[in-house]
Amino acid sequence: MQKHWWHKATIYQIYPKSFMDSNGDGIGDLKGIISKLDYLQKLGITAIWLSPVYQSPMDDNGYDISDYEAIADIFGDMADMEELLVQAKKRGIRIIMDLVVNHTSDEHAWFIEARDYPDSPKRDYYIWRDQPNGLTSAFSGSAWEYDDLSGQYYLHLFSKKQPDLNWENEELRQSIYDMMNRWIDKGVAGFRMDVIDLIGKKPDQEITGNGPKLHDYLKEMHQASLLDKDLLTVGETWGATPEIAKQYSNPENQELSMVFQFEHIGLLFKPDAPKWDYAEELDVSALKAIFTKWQTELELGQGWNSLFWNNHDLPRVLSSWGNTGSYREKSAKALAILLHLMRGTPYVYQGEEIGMTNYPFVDLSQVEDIESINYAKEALEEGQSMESIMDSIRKIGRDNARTPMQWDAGLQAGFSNATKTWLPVHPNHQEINVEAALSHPESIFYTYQKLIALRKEEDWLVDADFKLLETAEKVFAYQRSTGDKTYLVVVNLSDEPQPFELDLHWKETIISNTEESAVLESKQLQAWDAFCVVL
Ligand code: TEU
Ligand code: CA
Repeated sequence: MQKHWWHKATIYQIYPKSFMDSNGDGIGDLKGIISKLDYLQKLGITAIWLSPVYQSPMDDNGYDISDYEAIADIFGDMADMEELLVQAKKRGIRIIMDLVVNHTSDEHAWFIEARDYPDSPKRDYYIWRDQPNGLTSAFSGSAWEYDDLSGQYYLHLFSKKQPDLNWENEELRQSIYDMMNRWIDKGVAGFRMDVIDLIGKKPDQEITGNGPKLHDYLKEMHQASLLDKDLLTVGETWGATPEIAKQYSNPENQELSMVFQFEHIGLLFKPDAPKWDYAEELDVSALKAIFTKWQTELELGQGWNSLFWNNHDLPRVLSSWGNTGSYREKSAKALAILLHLMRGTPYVYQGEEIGMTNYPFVDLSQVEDIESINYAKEALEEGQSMESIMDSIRKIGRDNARTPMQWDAGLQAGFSNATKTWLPVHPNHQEINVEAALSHPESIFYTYQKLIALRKEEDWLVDADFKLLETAEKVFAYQRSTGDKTYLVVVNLSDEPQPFELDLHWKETIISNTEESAVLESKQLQAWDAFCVVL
């Protein structure tokens, strides 16, 4: 299998609105990111996945793009973007851009022309119908918005300010590839591709994900923009299975490097229930089965996994599946050790490395995300109580991931010197912040730093196989073998002691958040014990 730089990389996701504010307007920006590159270099990450910074009315915080080749004023300008590329490169850090090409903003020039001049060739860049069908938006309501001028409806699988692009239009596709090539010429190292599994949609058949021409388009994109450029491309594909992930990431198919699949994330929700009907606790048996499937069916050379707990759309994993009380640090390390020693490219979301948590939103006035606001409106109309709506938003809402990065214990957590930030800073920034993390050698930060260094140095993390071990339900133990070496990873995903009967002896410890020799003697794992040893 040909090795690429991203096989041994760890990628750090930045949500620009919330990372660092350099000009005191309470909103993160590019100069703020540049000021924190030394911190990211110390963490050891190889690349930054930068959520959108393009021109946008910010209806969906930049995932509604009105100009793919201009920078939103709140983030700075193109000179700042080019400076970020230069300063990051000086520190050995690559920049991965967020490519949002399933839809544009309704303020994009293409859509304005398409809507205002129905006879324009740009009309076919979007999806217009005389009558809506049953398709619904991920942000509540119908996926069709009526347009007075033409008397037609246009499709929007997200907000009505995010009209879907018609990928059947060849001229549109070529415009996308040309734009990608100009960003590549600027020196970006790849793309995260927003809901890319939707670009093959067949709206009249109400097919959205995994449409018939999806892989044809990706192969065409690869030839037009990605061929032999050693870029990292990761598709956001909510509906992927291991078989479909092979189609995307088998190098012979010349499509993408890897995809984000969300089967493990699905355990946040009750089975077959709407997103807001969250599961009370983690089904560890299901988690083990899901990771085992993905680790074994996407075997080396046939495709490549991404590995993540968090992103800007998800509640903080520590609040969902860890412990935010007395075992906050230990459980955060346990979750990191469990994930980062599997096969795949790990992604660390801003603040995960210091154990940031969900925010205690009091009422809707504190909530900013369009997905949550639309959900609340629809749920209220359907008679749901505000208390149960706020309970769901506190557990599952995307704003949980978007509160400002916590740099220190000072005002606004060192994120901004504004009196009011665009989302409130978490009050627990007094204890949970980068400055405190860097000053404590046993902090979560240094566990992430060590895991990231291991990935860079150790070939076994790429080459070794994966085998799940039979253990107590709340214990997730797997071993990875390559050549004559076998590595054992053991994690207790609970607040209680768990039996550990495996009769094993080990030569050395790779990483640990506990006194692992005691485990052998007592045949018991203490709460949130996690370690990797060489057998
Ligand atoms: O997310 C796609 C997506 O499906 C998620 O919004 C998902 O529906 C929900 O958030 C899961 O809880 C991508 C971006 O990551 C997201 O931020 C954008 O809002 C969305 O596409 C539209 O661009
Ligand atoms: Ca700012």
